[in-house]
Formats: sequence, C-alpha cells, structure tokens
Amino acid sequence: MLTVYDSRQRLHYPAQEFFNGALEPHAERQDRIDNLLAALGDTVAPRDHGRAPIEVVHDPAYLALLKTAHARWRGEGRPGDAIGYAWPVVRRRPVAIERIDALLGLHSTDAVTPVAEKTWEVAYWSAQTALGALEPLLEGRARTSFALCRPPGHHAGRDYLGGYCYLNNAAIAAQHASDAGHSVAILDVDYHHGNGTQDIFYARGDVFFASLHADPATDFPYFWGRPDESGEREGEGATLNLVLPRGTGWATYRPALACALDAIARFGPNLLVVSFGADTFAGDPIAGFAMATADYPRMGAEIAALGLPTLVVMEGGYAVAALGENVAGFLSGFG
Ligand code: Q9C
Ligand code: ZN
Repeated sequence: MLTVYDSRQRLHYPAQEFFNGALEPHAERQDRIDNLLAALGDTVAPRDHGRAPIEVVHDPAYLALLKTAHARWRGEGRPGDAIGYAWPVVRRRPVAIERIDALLGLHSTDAVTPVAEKTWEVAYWSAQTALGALEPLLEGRARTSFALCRPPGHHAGRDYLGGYCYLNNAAIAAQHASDAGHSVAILDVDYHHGNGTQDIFYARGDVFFASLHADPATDFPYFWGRPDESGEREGEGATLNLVLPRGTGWATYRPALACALDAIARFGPNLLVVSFGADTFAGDPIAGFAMATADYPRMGAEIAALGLPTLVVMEGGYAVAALGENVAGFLSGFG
C-alpha cells in the first residue's frame, strides 16, 4: 500500500486540552506518528499542491486566522497555545471582531483544539499529504493509497477548527477529486461523527457522505450526527448518519457498515475517500467502542469489496501502542 507522509507533520504538539473539566495532556500526540511509521514501513513525501485546493474548501478569513493566531496570542503576552474560551451565542447578530480571543471563539467549536506554534505549517502539510495520496488514484497509477495525516481533519468545517482538526484533509481531497471530474463518496468510520465534512458537503448532491459513529447523545461532537440529518436542498439524501451505542464491537458494527456501503453503491461513485479513525478500538483512552485488532482487516475488506479506487485518510485513534497494528490491519484488508 502506498503511504504518503511528510515529516513536518510531527512538528505540531498542542500541550493540553480541556478533558472532563480540567486541562490534561493532549490526546492527539506526536508519537502516534512514530507508532504508525514503525508499522507501515516506507512512505513517500507529497509534492506541494499549494494553497489553491485548500482555499476551495476553507474560508480565507479562517485560513488567515489559523496562520497568525499563535503569534497574535503570544503578542498579547499569553503563555502556551492559543485556545478559544468564549463563543458567540447561537443567533447572536454578526459583529466586527478584532480581538484574538474573540476570533478564536468565532472560528472554533470547542476548547480541545489549541493552535500551537507550528499548527498552520503542520495542518498545511497534513492536507498536502491527503492531496499527495490522491494523486496516483487520479492518474490511475494505484487503486488504493493511505494518507498518513496528522493532525486529523474531519471535525474542521469551512471556517472553523475543532475536535483536534484544523484543515479538513478528507474534504480537501474529495473536493479536488470532484474538481478533476470524479464522482466522489466519503465514508467516515472514525469513532466520532465527521461533523466538519458533513457540514462542508451538506447542501450538495454531487458528493455523498456516510458516517458510522458513536451516538452524539453521549459522545463528542454532541451537536451533530443524528440519524435525521440527511442533507439539505440539492444535498437532501446525500448524507447518511448511522449511530451506534457505546460498547459496539464488530457484530454490531458490521451490519451498519453494510448499510452504509449499500447506500454508497446506490449513489454510484467512481472514487471513495475513507476517513479512517482507529478510535473505535476497545483500548482507546477517549472512546467507547469495543473493536478488536483482528476486526480491522475485516473492516478494510468489506470496504474494499465496493471495488472503488480508494483514498484512506487518517483521522483519530489514541491508543498509541496499538495504533500502527490496527491501521496496518485495516489497510491489509484492501489486499
Ligand atoms: N470526554 C478525532 O478523533 N474530546 N477527534 C472528547 C471526551 C474530543 C476527537 C471528550 C475528541 C475529538 C479526530
Ligand atoms: Zn475520532
């Protein structure tokens, strides 16, 4: 399996996140990369596709903030990473916002996603990694490829960060494939609902989005991912949310996955983007499913049976010691 990775993706290390009411060491750790590289072997660095494919998906004011937030935060004399703590209340009228503290609230969903010194650079190269892994699929040089993205992307929307995500790597790659003339479906099998990806394509009928995830009644991102969210306007019916209870293992997961794969097959895409999170693993420290390491090759094989050129994009997965083995197992299912 072709694995694309840029060594700059190691340079982002937010120190802390709010977890169960206190600042705790951040779960999206640098050593996730080390464990993945040890299990996956050789990687290829992406070429630089530039800002254009990122700017198709993300808002210019948001990108400008992402690039400058840490320096502005430090410029105000603040220690540590830039992190929002005040958010505009729903339905608050639009007002001119200048203060960095307020801008962070305007462009974020939570206080678990700090902007650290190198966050812009690292998120940029994570997005380039997704584009780099897509390239051989578009050129017909490969059937499947793996984008070893870090930081992850599926909680980031057009103009907001959240859930450890800054740029939506899967959405940027899906949009780029769509712009190259492909009919694209996105399958999100991270433990958490891919709210950013859903939001980006919610009103569009030309990109299908299906997500299997923990019930937002009990799990992050709480405000998105319920089964009645099915798209709007031209996008009505092009979003599918399948909610699973805590404790879900392969026996419960498999029929839900089959349902998502049937819906994708009916949509009839010619390219698949998989947002893959290994946080469905039983040993994950922040999640509540019960998948075993032996289940990941099965999951990969079921998805591979769609027979589509497939880009696998790395999302979450925080049981660091088992991460490489779980991801390698998933990728082995593609044969
Ligand atoms: N008490 C990804 O997997 N915190 N993001 C959960 C649980 C946020 C996960 C709090 C989890 C974000 C890409
Ligand atoms: Zn996740």
